[in-house]
Amino acid sequence: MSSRKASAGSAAPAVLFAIVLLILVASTLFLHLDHIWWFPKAITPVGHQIDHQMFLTFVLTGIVFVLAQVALAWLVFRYRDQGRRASFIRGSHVLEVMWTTITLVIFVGLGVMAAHSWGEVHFGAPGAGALQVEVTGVQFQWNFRYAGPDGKFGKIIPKDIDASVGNPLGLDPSDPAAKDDIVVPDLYLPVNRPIELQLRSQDVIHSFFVRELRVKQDAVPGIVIPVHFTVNKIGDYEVTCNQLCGLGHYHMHAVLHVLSQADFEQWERKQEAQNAQ
Ligand SMILES: [Cu+2]
Repeated sequence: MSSRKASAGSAAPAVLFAIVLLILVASTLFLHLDHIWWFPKAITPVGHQIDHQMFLTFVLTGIVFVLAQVALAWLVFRYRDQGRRASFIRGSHVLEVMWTTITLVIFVGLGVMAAHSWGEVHFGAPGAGALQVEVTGVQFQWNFRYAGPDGKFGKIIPKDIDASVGNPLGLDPSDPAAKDDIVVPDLYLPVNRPIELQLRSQDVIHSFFVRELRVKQDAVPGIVIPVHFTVNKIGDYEVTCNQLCGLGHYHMHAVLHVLSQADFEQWERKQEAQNAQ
């Protein structure tokens, strides 16, 4: 009696596994389609391109994911323990070459399609009339510098860096070009104007990240890294540091204020007046 039972095999583990797998697939699909914990809306044209690329990647990998998991659930059920001895197969070289090639083509294809958007932010020339802002990371805050009315960034002398006397960037007091430079702890940008940020760091590697810009770029000591974009939506957004840069990393953040051209000019004038005092 007991040997007959054993030879009939047991379907329970296979059925249970297949059901759990299908539940996992369904909940993953739900989370992605319903946009729970989704990223905030992009505020730059490049950001929309990046979102489109992301969407394409999700659709392609999503189809493969669902097909593969449903096939796995079906095969686990189909070839469940039926009391027979398993037989060994060697697999298929043709199939392996085929799916490796398809995967390769999809991944390289997606990479090639994305290269343009990524290159525009990192390697493209800044648009005509671009506003240049220097962004400096230091444990544990961001400083933003504007060239002021003369349009020229003043000289920086590392030994003059002293936040306690109001010179966190070490502006050279003897350089006339440095006198009108505006240094602030928050980032103010005009809407619809090309922007060039020049990222720097005074100590360790930090990372400039604004989710809505879809820009994340390391700031590395010793080099200046430019990024370009144009913002097309007025509002306040959070600037964070995205590299674990020390004990105070968690509170290293600032606010990006995107203003209308008129409001931005008014803000600039206010800063210039304060500098002149
Ligand atoms: Cu940091």
